[in-house]
Amino acid sequence: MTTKELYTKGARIWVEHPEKVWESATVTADYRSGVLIVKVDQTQEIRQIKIKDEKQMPPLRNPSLLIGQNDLTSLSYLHEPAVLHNLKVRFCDRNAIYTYCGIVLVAINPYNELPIYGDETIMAYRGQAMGDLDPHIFAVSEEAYTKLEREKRDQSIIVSGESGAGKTVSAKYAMRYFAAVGGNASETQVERKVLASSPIMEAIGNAKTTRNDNSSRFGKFIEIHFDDQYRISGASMRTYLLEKSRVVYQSAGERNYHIFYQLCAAAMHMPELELDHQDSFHYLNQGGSPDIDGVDDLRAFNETRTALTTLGVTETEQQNMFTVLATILHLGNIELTCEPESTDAEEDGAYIDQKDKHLQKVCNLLGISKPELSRWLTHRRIASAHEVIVSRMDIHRAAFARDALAKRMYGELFAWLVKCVNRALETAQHRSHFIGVLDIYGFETFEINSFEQFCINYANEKLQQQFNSHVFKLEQDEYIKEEISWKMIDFYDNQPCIDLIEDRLGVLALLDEQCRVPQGSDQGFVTKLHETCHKYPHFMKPRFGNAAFIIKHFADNVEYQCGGFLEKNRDTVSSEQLECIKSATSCRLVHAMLESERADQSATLPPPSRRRAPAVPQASLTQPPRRASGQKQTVGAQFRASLSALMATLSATTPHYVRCIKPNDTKEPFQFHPHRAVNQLSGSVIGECECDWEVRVCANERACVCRVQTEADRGRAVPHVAWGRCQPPPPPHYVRCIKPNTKEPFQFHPQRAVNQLRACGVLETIRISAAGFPSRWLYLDFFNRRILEKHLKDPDKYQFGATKIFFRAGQVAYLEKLRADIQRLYCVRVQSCVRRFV
Ligand code: AD9
Ligand code: MG
Repeated sequence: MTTKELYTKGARIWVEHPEKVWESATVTADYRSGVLIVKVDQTQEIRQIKIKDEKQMPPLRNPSLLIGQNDLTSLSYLHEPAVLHNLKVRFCDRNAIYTYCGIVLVAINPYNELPIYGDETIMAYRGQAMGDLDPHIFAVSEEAYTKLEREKRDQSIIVSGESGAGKTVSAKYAMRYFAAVGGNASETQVERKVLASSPIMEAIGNAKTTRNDNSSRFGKFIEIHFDDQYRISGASMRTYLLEKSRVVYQSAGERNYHIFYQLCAAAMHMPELELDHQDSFHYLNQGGSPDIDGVDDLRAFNETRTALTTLGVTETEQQNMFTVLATILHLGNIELTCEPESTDAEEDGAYIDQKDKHLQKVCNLLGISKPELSRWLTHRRIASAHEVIVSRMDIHRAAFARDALAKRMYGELFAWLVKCVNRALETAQHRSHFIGVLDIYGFETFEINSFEQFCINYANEKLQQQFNSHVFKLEQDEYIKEEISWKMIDFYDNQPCIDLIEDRLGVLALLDEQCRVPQGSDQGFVTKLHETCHKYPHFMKPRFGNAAFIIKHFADNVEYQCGGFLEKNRDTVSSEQLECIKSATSCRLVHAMLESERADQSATLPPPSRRRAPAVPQASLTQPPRRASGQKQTVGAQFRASLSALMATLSATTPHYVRCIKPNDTKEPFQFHPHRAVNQLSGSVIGECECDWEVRVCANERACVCRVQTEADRGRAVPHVAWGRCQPPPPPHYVRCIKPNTKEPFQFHPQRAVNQLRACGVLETIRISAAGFPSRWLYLDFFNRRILEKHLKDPDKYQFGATKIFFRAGQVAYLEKLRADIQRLYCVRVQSCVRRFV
C-alpha cells in the first residue's frame, strides 16, 4: 500500500502531545503530497501537518480489535504510541498489570496488594505454557522452570526498571514460585532459608528514599540451585555496588539503612549497646523523616532476628553484628571541634573532648584504647621516602576520615552478612542446575549525576547489549526454523559506548590513572577525558563549563559531574584508624570482617605494567579485592570485574526478562478491592462479593473484569471487559473485583512511562520486531479469513513459513480493515433487503 492509499479520509492516526505524549486523531481529507489535514479526536481541533519526508508520516492506529492484547507484538502497527496506548488500556481500564512484549514481561507497579499471588494462582500457572493464561510473573517463572527441566540448561530472570518500579517485589514473587514448585509439599529447610534471605538483605541493604520506602541500595543476583529431580538443593548470592554514602549522609525525606532504626527501636532490650532514640544520632536524623508509613521498626527487628536465626547466624554473631552497628552510630556522634583541650596547645585543627561520651562508648563497645582512637581520629600519618610525619587534620578532613571509617565498617559488615547468607544457602547437597534472579538498578538520570549513576548506567549498557543480541538472535532463529528467507536486521549495538568506558584509554582507565598520580584531581580527570575521549562517538563535552562530561547511552544522554569521582573510586580509609579498630578485644566480628584489610597505600603509583586491573571473577563490590601488588583495587575496576563475571554467567543461561514500569511518581494505587477478589477455578457466576460491588462473569463465560466506574453505577449494568477475546477461554477463570477510586483517578503518566519504555529496551524490542515480520498466523487460524494474493500485491509484505504465515508490520491491520469494510457493505445490503421485505 502506498502512503496515499493508507492516509485517506477517515484513517486513524497518532499525533504528538506535550503531556500525553501521543493523542488520537483522524485524517479529514485524503493525503496530498506535503500536507496532511487531521482532526484531533478529543479536542476536535483541526491541524495541518506538514510532511517533509513521507517516511516520517504520523503513526497509524491499530484496529480496535487488536487493542488490549496480552502481547504487544501481536499489534499490527508496532510503534511507540501503539505500545503506550495498549499498556494504558490494559492498566487503566482492565487493571491488568502484566503484559508481554515478545519475550519480555512488562510489569506496571499497581502500588497496591493484589490478590493474584496466592498459592492457588501458583498452582494454576504450574504446567501451563506461557500465553495459555494471562501474563504474569508466575508464567515467566514457570517458563524458566520448565525450560530448566526440558532443556537441562541454566536459566536466568533479569528484572530491571527504575527505582520503585517493582523489581524487588517481582524478584521475590519469582523466588516464591520456585520455592513452591521446586520444594516439597511443605517448605523444607532450604526453601525457608532462601525466602529468609530477603528480610535480612532488606534490613541491611534497603532504605527509605524519596522514590521508594523500601529502596534496595545494592544490586543482587541470586542463583537457586536444583538437583537432578529439579528440587531446590541450595542457593547463592552475589551483590553489587552497595551505596555506602547513605551510612553517613541522607538527603531530606530519606533514611539510613533500615537495620539502624530497627536497632534503635529495640534499644531498651539491649542496654549494653548504650543506644538512644534514633533522632539523637547524626547518622540517622539528617533526612528529618525517621518513620515509614505502615512499618513498625521493632516488629521488623524481630523479623530480621528470626530470619538471621533461620540462616544459622548464631546468637553471639548477632550480638557482635549489633555491636558493630552501634559503634558506627556512636562514631558518627563523636564531636570534632577546633577547640584544643588545654589553652597552651598551639596546633590548629581538629580536637575531641576526652570526656566525649560517644568516644567512650565506641571504646567500650569494641574494647579499644581511647587515647589511640582519639589520636587517629584527629591525626594522620604521611609516609614519604625519607620520613614519616604525623600531623593534625583540619576539622573537615577529620570528619571526612571518620565518615570513611564508618562507611568501610558498614561495607565490611554487609559483605560479612552476605557471606553468612551464602554459608547457610550453599548446602552440600547435589547441585546440577540453577535459575538466577537478577534484581539490579535500572538506568538512572538525575539533575546531577555522579560516580554512582555512571556505574549503574554502565551496568545497564552491558545488560542492554546482552538483551539486544538475545532478542535479535531469537528473532532470526525463528525465521530459520520456519525456513523463510530473511535479511540481516540491523539492531542497535552498544559496543561503541561500552568501548568508551572500558577501552585502554577509556573513562574507567583514565579515572584509575588519575587516582594513582600524586596530584590527581577530579578536574584533572575530566580534562584528560575531554582531551582523550573526544574521538569516541558516544562522548560529548558539555556546552558550558569544564567540570562535566556527557555519555550518549542507549537510553539517553547523561551529563556526569566529575566532583567526587576520584574519592568514590578510591574509597580509601586511614590505615591507622583501621588498625585501631582491628585491635578490638570485645568484638570478635571486627577481626572476621576486616580480615582481608591491609593498609591502604593509594597514594603510591604502581609501575606502569601493573596499572591495568586484572579481572577478578565472581568479585563482589562489597569485598575489596586486591591486586597482586597488594594495592586495593579501585571501585570502578572491581565493578568492571564483577560485571564481566555476571555477563559470563548470564550468557551461559537462557534469559527471561521482566521490565518494571512505574506508572506515576506519587505512588497512587489503583484501588483494588482489598478483601474480596475472587480467584475461582470453576468459572461459574460469582454473584456479589462482601463489599456489595457487583462481580459478574461475562455472558460467554470467559474470564472477565467487572468494573464499577462510579458510585452512581452501583446496581446498574456494569461495563465489563472480556479477557483474551481472540483466544479460547483459558482454564481457570479469574475474576477481579475492582473498585476504581473516583476521587483519585487512575494515575498513569504517559510521559514517565514512555521514558521508561525507552530506557528499558521495550521499544527497541518492538523496533527489532517491526523490522522483520512481526505478525505471525498459524495456517489454521488464517484459513477461511484471508485471500492473500488478491489483496497483498507486494510479495515482500508476507512470507509462507513451515507452520505460520509471516507479515510485515501493518499488513494485518490492512487486511482487518478490508474485512471490516466488506462486512459493513454486507450489513448495509442485508439491511436494505430487510427494509424492502418489510
Ligand atoms: V528500587 O530500585 O530497589 O528503589 P524496586 O525494587 O524497583 O525499587 P520495589 O520492588 O521495592 O521497587 O517496589 C516498590 C513498592 O511498590 C513496593 O514496596 C510495593 O509497595 C509496590 N509494588 C511493587 N510491585 C508490586 C506488586 N506487584 N503488587 C503490589 C507492588 N505492590
Ligand atoms: Mg528494589
